[in-house]
Amino acid sequence: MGDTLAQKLIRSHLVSGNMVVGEEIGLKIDQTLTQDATGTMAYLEFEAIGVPRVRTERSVAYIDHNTLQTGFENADDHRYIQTVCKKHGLYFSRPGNGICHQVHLERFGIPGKTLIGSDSHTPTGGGIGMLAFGAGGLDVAVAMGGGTYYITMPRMVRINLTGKLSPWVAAKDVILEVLRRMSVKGGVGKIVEYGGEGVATLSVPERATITNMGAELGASTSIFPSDEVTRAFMKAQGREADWVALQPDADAVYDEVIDIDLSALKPLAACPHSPDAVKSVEEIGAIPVDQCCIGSCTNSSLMDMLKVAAILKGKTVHPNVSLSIAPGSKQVYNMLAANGALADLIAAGARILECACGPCIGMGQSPNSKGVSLRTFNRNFEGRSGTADGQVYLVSPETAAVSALTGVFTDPRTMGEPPVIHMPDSFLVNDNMIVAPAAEEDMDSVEIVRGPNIKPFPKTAPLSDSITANVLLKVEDNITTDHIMPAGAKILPLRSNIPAISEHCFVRCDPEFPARCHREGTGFIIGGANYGQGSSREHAALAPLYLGIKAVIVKSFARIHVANLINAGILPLTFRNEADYDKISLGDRLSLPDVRRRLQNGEEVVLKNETTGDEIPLNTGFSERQIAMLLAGGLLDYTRENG
Ligand code: MIC
Ligand code: SF4
Repeated sequence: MGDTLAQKLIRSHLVSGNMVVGEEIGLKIDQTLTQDATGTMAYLEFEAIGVPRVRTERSVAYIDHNTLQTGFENADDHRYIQTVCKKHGLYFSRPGNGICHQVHLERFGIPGKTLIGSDSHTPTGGGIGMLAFGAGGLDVAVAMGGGTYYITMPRMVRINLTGKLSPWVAAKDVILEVLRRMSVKGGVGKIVEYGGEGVATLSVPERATITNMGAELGASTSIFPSDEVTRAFMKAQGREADWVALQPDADAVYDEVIDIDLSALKPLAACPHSPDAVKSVEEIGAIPVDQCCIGSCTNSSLMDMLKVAAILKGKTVHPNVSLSIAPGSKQVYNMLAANGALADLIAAGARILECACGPCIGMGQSPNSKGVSLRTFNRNFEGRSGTADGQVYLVSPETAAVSALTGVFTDPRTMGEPPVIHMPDSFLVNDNMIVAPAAEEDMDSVEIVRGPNIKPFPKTAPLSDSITANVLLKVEDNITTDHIMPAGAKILPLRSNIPAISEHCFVRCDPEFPARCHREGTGFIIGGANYGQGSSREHAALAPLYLGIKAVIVKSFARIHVANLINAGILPLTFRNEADYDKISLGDRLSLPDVRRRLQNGEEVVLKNETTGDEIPLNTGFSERQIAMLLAGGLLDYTRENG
């Protein structure tokens, strides 16, 4: 029995465990990336580990999220990260150079290599055949220090692509179709591998749109083979020497196969407020549109921008629509400027933003009240845009651009002939915004600059023998990390200051939560299914840690978040019987008697509801390593103890 492509890459990077579905495996990590909203914390953790120079083949720090700089905080973080990079052997992508995933694909990604990044959309690298995972900052810090990255061996899904996309139908519509079929929970515990004759019809940027938004399936990662199309992309980036051909074995066996006929797809949209609430644009109908935003790590490639420019050329954005456009990288921006397409965008009335995450993470461009906003992004969680009642739809650049002209939701197929855009033979390569680290002999003299907003990692403590505390929050299914630890222009500047950012923890669900935590000192959170979906932000674990949360007990967890909770030393437990969720209310007094010894001995953990008298059996299912981490008080303490 042969290997899938993902299995081949896992096999060639396996340092511990057996490749048996559901078992913990350890992988050697070749490359890492961070962005600035998670980066400061990741580098504080890296410093705490105490390795002088990164031990990966390549580690890159990007500045792309916190670029509004409404106060000193973000700029201080940028300086801190830049000096850490110089001292510890990392490449630093300066603010203005672009969004981490776009730039990494262009300039650093290598087919067949492993990559982890402190951002959930790191699987973008799967577009060129990388095995790329989103991870918490601590996991990235450990990997930078040469440590192993652990995941649960996933099941393998093959998405078999046939045919070719019809005019006006885009890669975004492919991943929206996958989301429609699989849902935001459908990818949990799985790697999604694309194959079939349709693959060759998709360019690398199109593939990257699909692997990027695979994060919204909850999948561990997504991957495309590396073929002649990949080679042409690498060559156009002046990096053909890094290309290798990668395919699954002909007799590879998949746990699940999904067939998608590209030629049968239509323009689609994810409706408010979930990436899997997918309908066809036709079906949604001509509702008035207030805003269109084009960009983000999902759809900001040169090809996307050139298509949009061709659609807008010689026309004017509808008077009722605000259209913002953020190219994904300086390379894209520069090429748009050089070939005149930027002038077409400006002439049509587009509001050009710097190449950064921008509106995708609520950094400006919040829509008007109840505003309908068409975005080429990957997430439309409630409130993420910065407007609590904003109605965000996720669409292709084509749909966004034509709707910006008509002022109503418009199926681009009604617009006649589509623009024909070809991939350039060579991209404009100018890495002048990427700063190399200091030479080994000079690193000692580099001084790290720390601003006053940069506060240390919160205090952890070894797991106590028993835990007794009250339920401080009870939430429903599909809680996202944007619920737990909101982002946006007001809160993101606090990412390096856990005490300050904790005051915003869960306030969208319950404004009293932080105050209740301060009052009580310790407590439990109770949640439903798919708790913690979305971002990789470890702040969604570090703020609850700071607020005294000892255990989170839910129906099921999202992959990265559960790892972040363990890393922070918070017990993530699940109900053995989901119906027991109903046996607990806000304010109930709960206890986990003898929990330390029980975990240590692999015994069943039982939750006692002291208020009602119910005894509730819980699943643990931790690996030995995870138990050791939880006993120690989290990954930092565990790493210090175990070297
Ligand atoms: C996001 O899209 O939610 C982010 C902001 O890129 C996050 C990381 C973060 O919260 O800093 C992600 O996707 O991991
Ligand atoms: Fe940035 Fe948005 Fe991509 Fe997150 S999803 S990395 S905020 S562009």
